[in-house]
Amino acid sequence: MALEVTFSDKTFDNKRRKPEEFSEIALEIRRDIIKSLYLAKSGHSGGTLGTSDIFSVLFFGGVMKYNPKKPDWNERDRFVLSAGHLCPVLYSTLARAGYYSTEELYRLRKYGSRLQGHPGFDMKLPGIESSTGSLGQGISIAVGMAMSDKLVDKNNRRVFALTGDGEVEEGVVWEAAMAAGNYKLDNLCWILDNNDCQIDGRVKDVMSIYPVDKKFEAFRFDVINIDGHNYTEIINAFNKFISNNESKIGKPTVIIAKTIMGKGVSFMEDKYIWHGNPPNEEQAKIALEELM
Ligand SMILES: Cc1ncc(C[n+]2csc(CCOP(=O)(O)OP(=O)(O)O)c2C)c(N)n1
Repeated sequence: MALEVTFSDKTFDNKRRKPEEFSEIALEIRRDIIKSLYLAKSGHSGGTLGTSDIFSVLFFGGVMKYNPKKPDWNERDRFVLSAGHLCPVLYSTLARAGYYSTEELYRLRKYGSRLQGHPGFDMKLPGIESSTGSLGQGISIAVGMAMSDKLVDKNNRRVFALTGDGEVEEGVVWEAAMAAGNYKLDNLCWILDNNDCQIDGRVKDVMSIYPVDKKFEAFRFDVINIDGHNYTEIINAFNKFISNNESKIGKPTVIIAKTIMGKGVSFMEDKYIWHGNPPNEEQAKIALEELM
């Protein structure tokens, strides 16, 4: 039987939750990812599924300040998806937060859609703070935002940004890290999706970034290592960043989240060939059954 795709119109609010309450949200996001990629017949399955738990806590756990009804609210925190190819997880998250209808998820990567294969600021999709996709650029933009917030505007905004681990092989990333440490950007929370997979192999084999925690320490970051699928650890890490920011620790925070590419779909887990492939019909059916 052909696979019929529908998206529920369920939304979630942004509030402090018990760890076990995030699994329902993350499952909804993972299902959205499989469905929208299957419909698009292209896109990145692996890293999007792997970061769904982090997105669930960041947007629905009372961590970030935002208002989906007023996306340009001046006091909002900002989120920059430096690993722009992971946008299906962000598109689902923003829809589930109420920025726009989940109907838009049918149109991922379609001509004229606001949900392009990488986030485009010019698509005017509410919740998107910057165009990203050229690896290394998004984190540089996020550091610039944090600098202007802390040093020029002197406001209380926090800036969150997520990079991949293959992404940090880009040289420009380390100039951004150096600036963040130098300017004591304690309003910056850098999330590193550490799945040890990139487009064409294991990060440790293609160009090792390790010991990546020591590198961030050398760049004067407060380094937090977590299991990126353990909700308690994710919550505690964001709480630590918020307390670093409130106590003006004078250091940026990096959360190094050990994740599994393709998490939740057995045949995709920890396989880098799923970095940039969508599921076909048969694979989507199996994946959706596993994500019940
Ligand atoms: C500057 C630049 N070079 C190359 C690419 C193509 N590209 C997109 S994602 C990717 C691999 C990134 O690996 P990682 O950050 O680990 O992401 P993951 O595989 O975990 O999704 C590459 C090479 C790009 N988008 N930008």
